[in-house]
Amino acid sequence: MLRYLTAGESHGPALLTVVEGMPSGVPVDPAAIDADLARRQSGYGRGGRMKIEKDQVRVLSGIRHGQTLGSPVALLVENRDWVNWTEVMSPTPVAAYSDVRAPQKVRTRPRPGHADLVGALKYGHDDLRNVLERASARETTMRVAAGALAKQLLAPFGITVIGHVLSIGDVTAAPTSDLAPGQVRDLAEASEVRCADAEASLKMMAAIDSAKRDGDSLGGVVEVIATGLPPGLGSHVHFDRKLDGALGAALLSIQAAKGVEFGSAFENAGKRGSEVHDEIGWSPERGYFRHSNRAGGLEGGMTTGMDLTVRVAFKPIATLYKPLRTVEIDTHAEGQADIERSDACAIPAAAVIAECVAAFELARFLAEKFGGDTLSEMLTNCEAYRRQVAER
Ligand code: EPS
Repeated sequence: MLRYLTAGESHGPALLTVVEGMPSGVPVDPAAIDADLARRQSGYGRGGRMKIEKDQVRVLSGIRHGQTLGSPVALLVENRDWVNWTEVMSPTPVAAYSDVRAPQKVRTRPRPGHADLVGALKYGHDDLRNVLERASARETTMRVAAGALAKQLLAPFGITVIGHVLSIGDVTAAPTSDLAPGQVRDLAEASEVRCADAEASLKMMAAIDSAKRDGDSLGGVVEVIATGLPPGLGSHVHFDRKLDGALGAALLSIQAAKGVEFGSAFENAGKRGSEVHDEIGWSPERGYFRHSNRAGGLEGGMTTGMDLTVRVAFKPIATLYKPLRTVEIDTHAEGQADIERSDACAIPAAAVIAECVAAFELARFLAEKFGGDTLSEMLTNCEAYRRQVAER
């Protein structure tokens, strides 16, 4: 099974991932991983940290002479900011912290909307830093690295995955339904907020400026579009084999993600069945197809062969420069939440993260369906299956 783990604290020495289950013989260009890491770092609304970091992957194992070996692929990204945090994040005891409370160093005022409070209760911490360092969205660096690697497995199958921004705060982009996915990608990549609508992009930037001026933050909605998928990834036979379930779980596990929608699911819920379901067609050139795609390319937990579309709603970032009320965890005194350096809006980055997280799940299901120890074995299996489907 294709799977991965990540490790690393936001201000620790490095972040890492181990990707296990990659078939051998997949051509891998580490520069393409770096390109996605750079995309994740970019975007209007980012704070000071991104000026310090220049995320670049170091391949520690699993790739030789530009190809995967079939062994675990270990990837590492150094935190440049670490040099400023060696004492705060030291793995060994530090004198400044030997005073039990070390009040000037310890974070004790949890931010509403963040993992701070519940994490401290659950893991028995007196310093909220022990929670926030790992809860931080810095961790998404490695999800992007793992997803960027997965995209290099998807590429030989003609599968592409695109992430773009639909809304930031109350500014919503014009629908992209009349654009080809490639056009959406090109327009979004040319926008500072990764949005295909140039006019809305400017309004989004103004909304970010305004929130920032007010010491506030903004959330938004991103969309991922996957093209070139064969029908039948995932399965109807058991709940944990349904692709929409797996994609939903993976996408909802991204920091600040609060909602997932396949196709136009929420709009569909208010309509009649006759207005919702995608009618089936067949032609000698295309085989089976749908006349519309309101289901977002998934039926019965399986890809239909149409483009897969999934949207993810992100809440605004929990760190506010004009903080909300909270309770101090030592004294229960009412006060204002701690301020950690933060971004006013990370939705342009969230589009890249969602793209890569979705890509990994698709690669996982692709490897399951066309299972093989080598890329060529998987390709042979996929071609045979595509032929078999085309003949139906
Ligand atoms: C984050 C706080 C900020 C963000 C960070 C997520 O970090 P810092 O406290 O070092 O300024 O920049 O995002 C990243 C570091 C990143 O790479 O995306 C948080 O609290 O979640």
